[in-house]
Amino acid sequence: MEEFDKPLSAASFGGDFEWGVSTAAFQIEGAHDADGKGLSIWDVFTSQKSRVKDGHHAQQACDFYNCYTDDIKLIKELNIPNFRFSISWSRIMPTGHHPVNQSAIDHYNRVLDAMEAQGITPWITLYHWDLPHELELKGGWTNRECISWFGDYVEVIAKHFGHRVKNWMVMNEPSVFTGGGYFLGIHAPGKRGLTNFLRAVHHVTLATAAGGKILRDLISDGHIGTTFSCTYIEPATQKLKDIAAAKRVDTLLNRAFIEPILGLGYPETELPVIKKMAKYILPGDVEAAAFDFDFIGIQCYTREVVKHSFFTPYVGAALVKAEKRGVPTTEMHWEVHPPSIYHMLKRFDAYKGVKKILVTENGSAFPDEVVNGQVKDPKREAYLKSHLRQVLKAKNEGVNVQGYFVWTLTDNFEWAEGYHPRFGLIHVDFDTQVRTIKNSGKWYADFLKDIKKEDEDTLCYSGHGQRAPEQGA
Ligand code: IFM
Repeated sequence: MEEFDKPLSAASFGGDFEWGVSTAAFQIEGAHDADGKGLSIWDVFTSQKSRVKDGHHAQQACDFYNCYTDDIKLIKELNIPNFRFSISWSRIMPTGHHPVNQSAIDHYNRVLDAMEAQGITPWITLYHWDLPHELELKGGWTNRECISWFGDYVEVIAKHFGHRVKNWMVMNEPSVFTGGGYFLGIHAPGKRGLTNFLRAVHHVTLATAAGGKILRDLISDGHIGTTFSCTYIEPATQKLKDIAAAKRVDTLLNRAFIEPILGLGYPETELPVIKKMAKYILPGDVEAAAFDFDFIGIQCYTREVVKHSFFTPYVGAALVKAEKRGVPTTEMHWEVHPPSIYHMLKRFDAYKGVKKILVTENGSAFPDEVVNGQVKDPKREAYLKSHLRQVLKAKNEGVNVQGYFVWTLTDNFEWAEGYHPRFGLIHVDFDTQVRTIKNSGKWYADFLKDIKKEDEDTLCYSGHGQRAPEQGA
């Protein structure tokens, strides 16, 4: 039987495969000024005119800050054993620096308690784009000092939560927040230009490695990773100039962020503009940028088709829009192209320094509606299944991929797109905060039900939110 004809089951991924769902603090928490929280760059960006579609902001978002107990119960109801969420730096350190806000520490401890009560394992991202605003006033990621500010924050988190959380991710998708926030100006803090971008990229790269080292020093049994956005790139034609353009885009989106972390330096041959980074690279930086993460999280949603263009500075390439190509798309206008995730898994696995891969995000947005108490979202279910088949194909071919986390739990604040794209397994009515499990959520619950049973049969949970073998097992 061909791989794609077989029924899809969670068991075919193996008993150790980690199944989960991912979120991020700014996108779900709301409670923008509760309990001493400081401003983050996204609080400021969303308060400025015309930054986010229809002026949406995230002051309330999904109100996860207050609704976490019920939302965590929903995770349990969906049979999802692992929950990835991020910590808001500006809650913990309202100015970005010491002192620490004890209310925020207490809050995240309560969130962890709620997860522990439901037997759900936490996976924490340290930085999912919400830099404290006061640090941005000093240059944010364009200021080299941001590496040590970030280090102080990582240390605080490791000291407060390292005894009860094992799974960590340092950064989320550096290419997206540096590209959107420091080059194109479409994400917070809204800066533009090559200088801002190159500085931010280099400092974020160094901070990623520094954060990994701090976690490893302070959390002896830590399982430490970091995540990268990646996109499968294909040339529009087989003309040499389109092939070269595709290579440049691939270098920018897929190679420039992971390779320095693997100790390979920045890939400047295929994308000469990266040579301009040299100004910001100090002696010892190439070594300092490298860290041997226990796992790499990849987040691949789509493919891009690329052609040569004289009009795009630095990369000399333009994307051929999915709509123009007549292919199926999601509400983000991203092509639905399941083989992309397979190709990217193969690519990342081929790096010698990548020990293990987890798909830390994958999912799709569609215009879901509640009708008679139900959300019928067959396209999301089809998207998830088709991508999972590609993950399984890669795994069966020997790629060391050991986990899959759906983006995302509930519909939430989708950055510059506001609340329009709905990515959740659970629908949220943003006026009433009422949650409705979508049919895709019910499908995921059904898909995971045997895994859950297997866990319950063989594992119990230690007092610190980590799974431990059952006594006498
Ligand atoms: O919502 C984002 C998330 O914050 C980072 N990865 C991609 C998701 C969908 O755009």
